[in-house]
Amino acid sequence: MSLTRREWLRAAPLATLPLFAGRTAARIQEPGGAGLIVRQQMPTNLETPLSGLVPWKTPNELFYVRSHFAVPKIDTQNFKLTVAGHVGNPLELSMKDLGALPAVTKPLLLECAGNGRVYLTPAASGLQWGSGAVGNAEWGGVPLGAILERAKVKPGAVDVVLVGGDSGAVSGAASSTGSFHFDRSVPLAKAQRDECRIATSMNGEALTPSHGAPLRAVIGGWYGMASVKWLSKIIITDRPYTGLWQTDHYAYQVRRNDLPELVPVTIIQAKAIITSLGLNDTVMAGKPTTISGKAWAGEHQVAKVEVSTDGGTTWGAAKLANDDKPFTWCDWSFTWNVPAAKGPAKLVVKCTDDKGNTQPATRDVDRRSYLINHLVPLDVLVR
Ligand SMILES: Nc1nc2c(c(=O)[nH]1)N[C@H]1C(S)=C(S)[C@@H](COP(=O)(O)O)O[C@H]1N2
Ligand SMILES: [Mo]
Repeated sequence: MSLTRREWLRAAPLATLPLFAGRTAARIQEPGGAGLIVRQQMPTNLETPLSGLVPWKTPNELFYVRSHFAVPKIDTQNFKLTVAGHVGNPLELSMKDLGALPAVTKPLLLECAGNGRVYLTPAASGLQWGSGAVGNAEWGGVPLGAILERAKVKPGAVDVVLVGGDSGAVSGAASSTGSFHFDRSVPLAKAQRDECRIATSMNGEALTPSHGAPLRAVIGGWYGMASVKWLSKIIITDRPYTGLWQTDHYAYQVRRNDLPELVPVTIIQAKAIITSLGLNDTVMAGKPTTISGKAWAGEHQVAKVEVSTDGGTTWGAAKLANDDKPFTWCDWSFTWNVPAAKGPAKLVVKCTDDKGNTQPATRDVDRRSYLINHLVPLDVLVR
């Protein structure tokens, strides 16, 4: 969905404000009703509408779907998860074997590294996600660490490569011909942490095919690309893994000694969004109104959410409704004493985590088309 001409015109003067210079000037209004927003039919890529971001647990039928290939056909009866590589005890685990391991559930947030891509200027190629390639669910299954323990990972192990059962051709700089599986590695120390899961259920229901049935990884605190769906193999390496999905795709530039280097996208950056209002929604003049939304901070805790109702000039503190747990999100609210004067207003929200990381005012182009958490104002109308 792109901005209409009228929206562009309305948005244009904002680009002249120093705080928002050079960035997308308006949010995209999404249909607020039930149902996912189709970003791509094949492979299936679906975005959560604003209304679906309101509950703390995202309903399964409204949880965004991000798939690079068609859903693979997996015969669950005869399915085996392979665990191999730099291990003393290679494993072939059936769904029954996995079911016999102690099951635990944990709420973990997933956000696509390209969430918010539609707000980039100049426009970046890739799926044009608005704010809804994010969701929070209760994942049931076994800790990834429990499986690594059984496999007896050898000293000197470096990366844990999670391999999906889906595959196909890939376009991009480093990709040549042939077929690639979707895969992604996680350093051993991260993979052993409690927020890394092998999930078979989502919010108490069996995983659906589009979310990775029968088995997926969920890597809490990291962008979604590490949460490999249709998990078929776990390969432990004794050297850093440099697969396509962390070098060509899902990588961004960092500059050390003034030398740009591509590094894999990993930890989710702090972000807050408004869920109670959409683009060009109206609020009543002269009346206090409560604005609310969500905030999250990857591996860290949300420490502070601030709200500006004047396009970023002045800020006030929002109330955090629940104690944020790392790896999920928290609800925030803010009472806006809406002025009596009618006209347009620009709302901005900003999240700061407990390590002091906050949302940048301007977009860092070295992030390519990922890690999108710069401040984006929301235009509303006071009437
Ligand atoms: N096998 C496989 N796993 C995958 C993907 C994929 O295309 N294939 N997409 C990844 C990306 S980029 C994201 S953001 C999440 C999305 O998970 P969801 O579709 O359940 O929301 O899955 C990840 N796991
Ligand atoms: Mo993603």
